[in-house]
Amino acid sequence: MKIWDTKHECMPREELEQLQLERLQATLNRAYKNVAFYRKMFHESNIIPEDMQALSGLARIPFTTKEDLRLNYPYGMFAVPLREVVRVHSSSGTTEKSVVVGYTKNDIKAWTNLVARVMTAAGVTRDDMVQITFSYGLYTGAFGFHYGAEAIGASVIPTGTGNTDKQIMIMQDYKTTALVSTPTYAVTLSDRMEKLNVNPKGLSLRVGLFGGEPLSETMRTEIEARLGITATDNYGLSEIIGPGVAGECEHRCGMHIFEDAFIPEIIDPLTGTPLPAGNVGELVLTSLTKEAFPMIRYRTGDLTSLEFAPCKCGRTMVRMNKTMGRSDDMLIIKGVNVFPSQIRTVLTAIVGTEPHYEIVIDRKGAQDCMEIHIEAAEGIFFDEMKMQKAFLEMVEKKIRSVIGLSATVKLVAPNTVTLKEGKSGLVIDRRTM
Ligand code: DLL
Repeated sequence: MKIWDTKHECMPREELEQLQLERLQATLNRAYKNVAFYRKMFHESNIIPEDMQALSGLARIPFTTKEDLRLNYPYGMFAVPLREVVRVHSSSGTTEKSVVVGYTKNDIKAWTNLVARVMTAAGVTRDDMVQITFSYGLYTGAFGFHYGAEAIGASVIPTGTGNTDKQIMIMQDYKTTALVSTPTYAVTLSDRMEKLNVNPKGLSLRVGLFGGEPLSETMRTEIEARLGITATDNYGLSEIIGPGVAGECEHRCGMHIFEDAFIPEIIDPLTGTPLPAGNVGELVLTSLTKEAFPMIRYRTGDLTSLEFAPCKCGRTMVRMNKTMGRSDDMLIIKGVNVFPSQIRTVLTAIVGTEPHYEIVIDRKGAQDCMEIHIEAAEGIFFDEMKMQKAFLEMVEKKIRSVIGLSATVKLVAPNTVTLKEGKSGLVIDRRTM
């Protein structure tokens, strides 16, 4: 299988580490000079960017967290003036103040090449018709793959999300060969094809690039069998760049992290101590080439482990195993990041005090669905059905406007919700049961 950037993707490790060090020094300098947050952090921990003479020195720098990004909303973490920013995106999942990320012209070029790498690794070539079913908007998924596919010279069909019947029609008529979607949407497409009596094997589809949410091996097997394609897993997050952080090659033994652009570390999520290779812990990433939005030791919240053994494909880049969950309480529902705290805030604002409630996530067919059960205690008890219906609709509307996803809200009898201790105690995720 072709490799997009052999020079970097197959670089001998010694050379790679030298390149990482040079790029790290440049990144630290840029961040120190241009971002007040990093300047303060470096001062407080007595770090002088010029002193960073070995990669091992990185462990002395404190972590950057999502909370830091929230506190610096919207542009506080930008390292260039806005006139040099040619694009902004934001993390998925909320219409509230979510993290804003920026890209310079060079950042877009670098990002495009990183996505071209994962797409090439998945087998996409200039002969492909690539149908992108991610949302075109603030989400990084669609634009990331769009630019990557164009760089390869493939033809992009930018369908965006939804309208499954039309997606299928386009797939048939335009002769789509590569599908870009969340794994759950690939299952939805297969279900719908079955209902419409469309034989996926009669289509031109041959590869699927999935990401934005976990792709379990069971799901991969199902998608490959039903759609008659080869499926690869692709990892990324907006704070770091979007898709293009890591992707599988044809051997599918973990996702290669592009280490010339990012330094990965695995830490114990409780103590923050770096863990030796092979251990499962939280993935921490440092960007090495980003101009507008450099990220230094960013805690991704994703639990995984790293595999340094050489890969048969020839890439020397480390591989990350499938994520095994999150170290915080973030949920991924239909590919959208949702924090239960957002729901708590909405309910508390409406009811006046925090009601007893639980969030139940399940899968109906391939679709994630969410229900919120609120105990009908004093203050949220209605004699009249009409008033109850209006209340539930109002809560549903408010939740949709805050998290960007629909949830069914139900009133349940008092004392039927079992409140548990812990951050995510209010969440029952039946998808994993
Ligand atoms: O989901 C970027 C992306 C889009 C990657 C499309 C790949 C394909 P965010 O909206 O910021 O960005 O969400 C990032 O989603 O921290 C993970 O928890 C989860 N995630 C993304 N890809 C995978 C994956 C995009 N392949 C958050 N496996 C991350 C498991 C994933 N989780």
